[in-house]
Amino acid sequence: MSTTLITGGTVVSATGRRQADVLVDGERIVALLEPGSTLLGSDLRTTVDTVIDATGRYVIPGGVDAHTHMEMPFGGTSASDTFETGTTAAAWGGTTTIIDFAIQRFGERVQDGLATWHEKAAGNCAIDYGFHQIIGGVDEDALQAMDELIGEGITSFKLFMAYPGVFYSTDDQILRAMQTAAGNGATIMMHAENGPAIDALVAQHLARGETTPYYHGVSRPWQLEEEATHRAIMLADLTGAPLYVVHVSAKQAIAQIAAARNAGKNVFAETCPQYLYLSLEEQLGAPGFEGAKWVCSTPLRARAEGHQDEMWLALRTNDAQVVSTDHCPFCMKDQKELGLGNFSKIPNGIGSVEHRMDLLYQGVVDGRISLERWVELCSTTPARMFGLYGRKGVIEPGADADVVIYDPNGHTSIGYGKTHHMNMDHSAWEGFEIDGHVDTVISRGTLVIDDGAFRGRIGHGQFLKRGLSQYLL
Ligand code: DUC
Ligand code: ZN
Ligand code: ZN
Repeated sequence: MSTTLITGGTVVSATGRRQADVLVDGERIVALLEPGSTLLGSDLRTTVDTVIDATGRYVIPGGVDAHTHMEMPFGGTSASDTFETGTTAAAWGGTTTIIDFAIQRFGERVQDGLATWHEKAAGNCAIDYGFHQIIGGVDEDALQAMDELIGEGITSFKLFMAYPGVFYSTDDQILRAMQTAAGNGATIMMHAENGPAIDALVAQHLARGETTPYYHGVSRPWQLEEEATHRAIMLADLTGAPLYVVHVSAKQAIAQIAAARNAGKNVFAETCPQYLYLSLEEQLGAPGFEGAKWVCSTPLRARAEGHQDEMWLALRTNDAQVVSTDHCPFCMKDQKELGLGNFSKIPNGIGSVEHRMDLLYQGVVDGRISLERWVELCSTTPARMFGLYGRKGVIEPGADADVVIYDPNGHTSIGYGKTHHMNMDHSAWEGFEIDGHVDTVISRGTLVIDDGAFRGRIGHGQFLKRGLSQYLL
């Protein structure tokens, strides 16, 4: 087993920062030491196998992206990142763990859906990975499977109030799945948009000849996110299930979550970089078919209504607790283009897995969140929320040596063909400039990114059996 000493850096956690050297032995962190510590009289730097000088840089726990969709079949095509390309891109951006969504389709056994995801991922990942389970058909068998999967390390289940005929669950199905979660300690993750009402609006826009990507956003108004969020909160409250609302984009939805939390309910919110930076007017409303790049659900919201600023504020005040990407990339060619002349046929999704740590760090530079909050939102809380804390999300003796060395004096220009390793023919983040840089990424003690090169190995990434959320009441 080889030893590594990361010297001279500022170790940042969710609760503070300090100058410390980090000693790694094999796959684990074994000590945080006063800078320049000695062991039995010898300078540690002379006794370890590798010394990494992190002077002037931040040493942070590797990012945990709790919401990705590698190779996800959607809208007649499949998300363009495989587990190989997607986890490699994640590593480039300082993310060392992803939690992807295994899918049970209507009529399929939950266990078969999960087995398919294990087959896709096993041996193909550059970093560690876990799974949530999408339940696309709540019935007796599926409810029983929810109990079984807990023991297999799948401790969170996603339901959809949107996409009728695809992933959609009715309120009675949601209620029953929540009752099961309340019984077995699982977390219910909710895509909260009123799908049937959206479908009616979509048909009306198309009938009027309003077919461009802009109308994707217009047909999914904030009222239908707020309504579904409120309904999900009430159903969760009734059943006692913990509720984690994914990809919150509307300020009114976050207000519902804040009110629920203030009333003591066990409700959590995730948002994504696209809802912090991008908008209905600027991106979805781009000329011609360009807006297709930013078709995702929930949709980008109107900047004129102030959603983006409210989401930043929610991150600061802990009304929202996690930033994930909802990474679901599609190329323009042959994929997004399926919706030329009909926005409802554009596969939904944006690719961001490579840029989350940078985009959120820019929030530190811009005075939106603190350095510690950056680590908390992107690494520590997702680890705690989804049963990985201790191994992931923290730099402490005993934790996996998933470490990122981040240079606050570096610079990252984001764009297709520049810093982009995702399997996409465009970037949703073209032209974004970040006042910081991911220099070095270590996964379970193994160097993955260093000195501008990928030094990892496909197949290094292991499946993570997750425990229950630390936020259970
Ligand atoms: N939203 C997306 O944008 N893509 C995949 C599924 C989802 O809910
Ligand atoms: Zn969703
Ligand atoms: Zn998603």
